[in-house]
Amino acid sequence: MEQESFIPYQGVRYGKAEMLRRSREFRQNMSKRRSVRQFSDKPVPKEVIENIVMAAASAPSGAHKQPWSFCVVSDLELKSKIREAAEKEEYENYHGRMSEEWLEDLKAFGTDWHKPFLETAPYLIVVFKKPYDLIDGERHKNYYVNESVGLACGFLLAAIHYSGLIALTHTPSPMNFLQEILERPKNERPFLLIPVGYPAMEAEVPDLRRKDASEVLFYYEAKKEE
Ligand code: IYR
Repeated sequence: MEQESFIPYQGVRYGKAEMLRRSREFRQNMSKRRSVRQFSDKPVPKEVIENIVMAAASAPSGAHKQPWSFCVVSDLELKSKIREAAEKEEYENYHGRMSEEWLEDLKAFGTDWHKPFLETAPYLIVVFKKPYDLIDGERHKNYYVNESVGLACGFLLAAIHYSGLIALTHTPSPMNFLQEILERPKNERPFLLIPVGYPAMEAEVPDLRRKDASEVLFYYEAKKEE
């Protein structure tokens, strides 16, 4: 087995005050992120998309296998095909495939089977996971694939928000049609469909409340000496 070589860790180090300031600023900035469903058709520079995708691709992954592909779709014909296929599935979901409880839970978001944003948004980023790599026709299994690709998508959403754009984490279901429309290799499975762009002028979001620290954060600390 070949041994990877090690190099010095080159991370930046901050003093305590600067660390506190940065962590507060990041928390405050991230708290403003929202899933938005109304997109403007205003074009976004391709380099911005490249930067956010490559930020996503810096995520950690099981055994550093980087088991992901990011397909960036701006071609209107392809976007229309994706919209048509997604709406067909979503129509079925909203008319019988989703439980009453599920439909009730979604009421606050005002969603239905219509997905105009799949054509309006200048870019659709379709994230694929690779359960295995194909090397010279041989299958090599990847590890913690859902965790890895989920992390990459988290990085992606953070990068989109940090750049001042909006995104929607969209999960048409089932979404095998993405593999066919985008002609992806057989070792890839669609993971998330993420439209990216500017918000429409009239964009509105539901008035949601995020859980506060007392609900999500649990400390287990060493007892302090009296
Ligand atoms: N995939 C459907 C339904 C949907 C499900 C959940 I959970 C959401 O948070 C939002 C929507 C759709 O995209 O409409």
